Amino acid sequence: MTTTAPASDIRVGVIGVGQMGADHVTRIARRIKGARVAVVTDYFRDKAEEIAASVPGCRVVDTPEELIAAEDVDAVLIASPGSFHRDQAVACIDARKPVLCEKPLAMNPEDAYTVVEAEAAARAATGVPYVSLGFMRRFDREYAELRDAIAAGALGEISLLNLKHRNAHTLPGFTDTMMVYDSAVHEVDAIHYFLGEQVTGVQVILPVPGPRAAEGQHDPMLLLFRTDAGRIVTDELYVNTASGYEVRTEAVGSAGIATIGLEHGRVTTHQEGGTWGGAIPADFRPRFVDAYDAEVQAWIAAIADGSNVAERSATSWDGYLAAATCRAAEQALTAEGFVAVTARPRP
Ligand code: ISE
Repeated sequence: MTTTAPASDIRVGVIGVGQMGADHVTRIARRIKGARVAVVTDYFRDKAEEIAASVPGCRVVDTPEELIAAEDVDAVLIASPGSFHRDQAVACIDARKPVLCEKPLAMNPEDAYTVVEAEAAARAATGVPYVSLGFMRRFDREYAELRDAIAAGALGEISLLNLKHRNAHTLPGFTDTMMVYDSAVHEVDAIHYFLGEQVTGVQVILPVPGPRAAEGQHDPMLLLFRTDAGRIVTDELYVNTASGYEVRTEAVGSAGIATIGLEHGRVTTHQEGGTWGGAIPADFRPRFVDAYDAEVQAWIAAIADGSNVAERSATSWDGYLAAATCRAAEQALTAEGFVAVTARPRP
């Protein structure tokens, strides 16, 4: 049975209903309390029509601008490709509508800084923030537990984080730059999240490409990050393994080593033979479903009660810092040794 959501629900407009946007539409329609999807738009109108037809009361508009301005949209979720995020996020800020922008905030630091500045100006005028950035791993239970353990000193002095990020497949045309700004950007934010430290330098090491790397693409690649406290983070990024989605984190400390993301799955003792283990997810949607749900629910709850929408999520500033680090990583693709990260001051 389908029911029509009460009028008091936050009316969300979703820009982009490809893989991620369609997933968010389903999430809001089925699992998020206090919100409904009111309007969607997509470059492919027929895709938007198809998604809208699955949500009672949802309509389609032609453009992101129309969606952002719509009177029946209280808040906007941006799930379009990263190169459109700057303009769409700034339009939401100008319209004074809260926006949950999927990562990355932008595909370069200059564009990301434009969003930071627009938000700072709006905040100076109204006193409230507008941008939540979709680094969903911050809402993953294991991530939060590991961060707390590091902060409490449970592992002693941390020397190294070893990160792994593997995708089964990427879309055609996924370049080295996209590997950095679209995929490794998660680990860049994870460094800030786990350690609370700034990345000062990035080095990229390129092994022999795997058999599915596109012409000119370096897949897998190994990124090394150095933080301002002298810790080193390794990130193995492999986006065409043809097997499954794996995101692992190992924190190496003086008192202990902790690993998350192993996904052991259920352990069953059974008269006909016990089992342990589970399946490796095909992509990020099942792996981080709880984190995405928690992220969107926290955003809606903050809009509904008028509290700080960016209290728990990453902010536009986090998005800028990540983009500044990605710029250094992009340069490190063709440079020897560590490339320094340069970041502008916070406005
Ligand atoms: C994608 O956009 C994501 O955000 C996924 O989490 C990541 O694994 C993938 O590499 C990106 O392309």
